[in-house]
Amino acid sequence: MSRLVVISNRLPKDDAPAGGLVFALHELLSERGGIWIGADDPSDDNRGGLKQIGSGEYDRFVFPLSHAEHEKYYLGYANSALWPTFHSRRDLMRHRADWFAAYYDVNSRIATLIAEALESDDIVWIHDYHFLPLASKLRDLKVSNKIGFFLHIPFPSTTDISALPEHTMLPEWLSAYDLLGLQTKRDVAACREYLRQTGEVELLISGGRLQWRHRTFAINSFPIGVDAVAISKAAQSAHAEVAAQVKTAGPLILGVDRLDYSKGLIQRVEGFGRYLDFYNSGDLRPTYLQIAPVSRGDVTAYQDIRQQLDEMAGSVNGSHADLDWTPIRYVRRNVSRDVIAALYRHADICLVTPLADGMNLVAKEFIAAQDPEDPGVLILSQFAGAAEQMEGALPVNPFDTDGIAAAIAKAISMPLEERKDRYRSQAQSVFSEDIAWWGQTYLHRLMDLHAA
Ligand code: ADQ
Repeated sequence: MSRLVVISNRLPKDDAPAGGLVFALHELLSERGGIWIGADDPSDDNRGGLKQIGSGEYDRFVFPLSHAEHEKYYLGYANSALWPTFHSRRDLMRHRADWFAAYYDVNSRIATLIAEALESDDIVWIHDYHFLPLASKLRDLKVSNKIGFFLHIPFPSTTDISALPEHTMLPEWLSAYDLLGLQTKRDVAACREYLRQTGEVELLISGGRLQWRHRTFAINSFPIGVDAVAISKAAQSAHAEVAAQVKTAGPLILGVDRLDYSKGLIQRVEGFGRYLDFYNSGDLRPTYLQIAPVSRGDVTAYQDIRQQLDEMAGSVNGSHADLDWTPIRYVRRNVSRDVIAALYRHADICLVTPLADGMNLVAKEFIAAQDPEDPGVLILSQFAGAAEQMEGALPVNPFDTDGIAAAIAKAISMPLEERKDRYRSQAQSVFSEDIAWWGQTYLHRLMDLHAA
């Protein structure tokens, strides 16, 4: 079997990987073996080669990153230009030529390091928006290995992506991969439409592949999954202890997100406030527990969302709290995965209301953790990639705060039989299209493609 070489910005520095992408890849590499290359913690300079930081089921290496590169490539271009643009937030996009230069230089530099480490039949799998140009830089170095890419975030509309001054380079960057993996069919349609509109990419009749100059490449959707069986087990074993800790006077409504403006937290809190205003009679005292650890706290837009959330939650609590009841509990620290799994199982409702989201693993983790005989209700944004697979969820438009309020009211009073029916249809896809299925499906497709 060919060796798998995975590249992503983050990789686990210890044995407890956190976050969607990192956890998913850890599971895959633990099973299959291979190499994982990611960024080192920023330091004073970027000299030196790949450094091994761990071995075991798979080997881990880091490439050096200077403080200046971290600021311009990571916080700047990747997270202040690409992230908002790809999440339909052109209004928050900030662009600076020196950020792009650093992004491009980091990709060029690490291409050289990776090319030196590659063996001829290695399969390379590159992850996410930090490395869009990486394959084209590897091709410049005459690397002819199979190279795949997976974009974990949504592919934007042609209008949004056109706001990026460098978007004209995308046909070259994307066609350097053999397989472009996206989360949903909607992303595939958006990507194909964008490439068609550039006038530079041709759709080939055979197998729906595309061609840019001499290169052919494929675009397909591979909805990422979760380790549903492990989550279910963790939820069952930690449930009693967590249930004793989280005492509530009424139904428990749960939210679990990185603190990010794409997750729709402000509208969600407002929607819960509207529910309390219009539907809650007073004798039912629901608790909305939101776990939202700070992420990318050095980026201004993330500081703003934190302040807005504090204000909105304070305002809802101020209007409705009583001496013995605080409707919104807001936890900002990281919580262990086992405790989160148990919280999912304990909750009556999970609110997943992103304004834009590649997939959203929380939605799938919540379903995996439920008791099939007494399942909770998932309220799911139509803009989460997960909505394409999870038809049994209660759908909401996250911009419609009255719609969120109505969905909460419906979920709270939903009869057991309807909860079970909805759970069954969602569990079917969550347990069968899990994380192992995702990795295998992607890699099979990549290996099936003839090298260009
Ligand atoms: P994220 O934007 O990070 O992922 P998501 O898919 O919801 O979003 O994954 C978050 C993960 O972090 C979940 O596994 C969750 O359990 C965990 N988590 C959240 N809060 C936590 C906390 N306080 N403590 C510990 N763990 C916590 C990106 C894309 C998504 C895509 C994933 C995977 O933005 O759209 O689904 O990658 O492709």
